[in-house]
Amino acid sequence: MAIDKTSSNLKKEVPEAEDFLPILGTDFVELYVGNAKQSAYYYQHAWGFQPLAYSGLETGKKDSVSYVLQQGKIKLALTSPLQPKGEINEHIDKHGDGVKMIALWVDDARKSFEETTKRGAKSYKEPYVMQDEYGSVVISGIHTYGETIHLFIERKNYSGSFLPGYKAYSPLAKSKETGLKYIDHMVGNVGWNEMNKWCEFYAKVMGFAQMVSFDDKDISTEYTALMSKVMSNGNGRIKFPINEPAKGKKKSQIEEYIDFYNGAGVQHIALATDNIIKTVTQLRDNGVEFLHVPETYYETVLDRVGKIDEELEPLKELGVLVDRDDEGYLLQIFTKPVLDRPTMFFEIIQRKGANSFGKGNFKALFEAIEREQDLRGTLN
Ligand code: TYF
Ligand code: FE
Repeated sequence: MAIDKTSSNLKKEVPEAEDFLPILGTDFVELYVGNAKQSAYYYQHAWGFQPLAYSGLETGKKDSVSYVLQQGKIKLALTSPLQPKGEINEHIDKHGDGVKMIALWVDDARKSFEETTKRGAKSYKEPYVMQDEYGSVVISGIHTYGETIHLFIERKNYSGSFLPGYKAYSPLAKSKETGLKYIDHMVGNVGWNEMNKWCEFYAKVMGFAQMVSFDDKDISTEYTALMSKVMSNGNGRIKFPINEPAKGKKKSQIEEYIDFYNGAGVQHIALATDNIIKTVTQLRDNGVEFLHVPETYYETVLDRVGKIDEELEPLKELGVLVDRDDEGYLLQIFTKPVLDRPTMFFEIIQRKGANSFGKGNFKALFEAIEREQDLRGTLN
């Protein structure tokens, strides 16, 4: 049985008093998209997100529109410009649809800004207060890789559904949840030889620690390679793997991403479920497309991971991957890119004790990604 030894140092928590950037969790993720109304429809009806809030012309916002959706603890904001020019248009022109804001929920957005900028973070937004009849929220923000932003959201004194300036959003058609609970991790792709720089940024500027490191020997197939390090915050609630391309016979999936996204950005968002078979069955019925793994994977998987609670047949039917480490096992599956550009995709993950990332599946996964690259003609 292959056991991933890299996972044994995962549980070290930084005592709260020493953590200069205590983070309560992911607050929301905001994508800049070409047509927020239609993206919102997709995330509601394919993914089972529920409407939470809206801002746009009807709320007095003249230059952009945002739909905010929720499922479990996951909040997803979809924002489009209503006018030409400006930051949102430029972002979409350069990157296509993609993640702009990874908003982190904190107790003190002023202190978060101060502690990170004094350690070298580039300011995106100085702390400011937003208010409405439900109270006030303090927001600040710093730049991270590419044009991606970390917002710090302090909502101690707020009882509204999302943020001041938003109203309830009630579309006509109801959608059915798919069992997604929280964001497990969010992965950044960065350029050649930039992984260490960005891991140092998370260590020095945000007080994160390295959980795991995979070099190109761990994660190469016959044709392609990449390197990856996982950074995690003090209480372990935030996990940010950072990937960079590595040289192989053919083009790394990370290089393909960088080419189409025109730079560094969020590659995948891993969403947790506590019943992956049910969740993936529903997502598939709703039209979400997953990567295909060959049947041969299932001939040897149980020799590798040992006994699991699930029956093998439905996992095989759906293409769910399994891996084990010294703490338990995990089940995971990856979608095809959810955009026309081969950029962002999702992972669905169910953890049964394991805190690792599925190293035992990397080869099968990356071969599946290569088959997709080949179909797109982007493998060379
Ligand atoms: O987040 C992870 O580390 C796993 C595996 O391009 C992974 O989901 C790593 C790199 C990648 C795709 C998946
Ligand atoms: Fe992942």
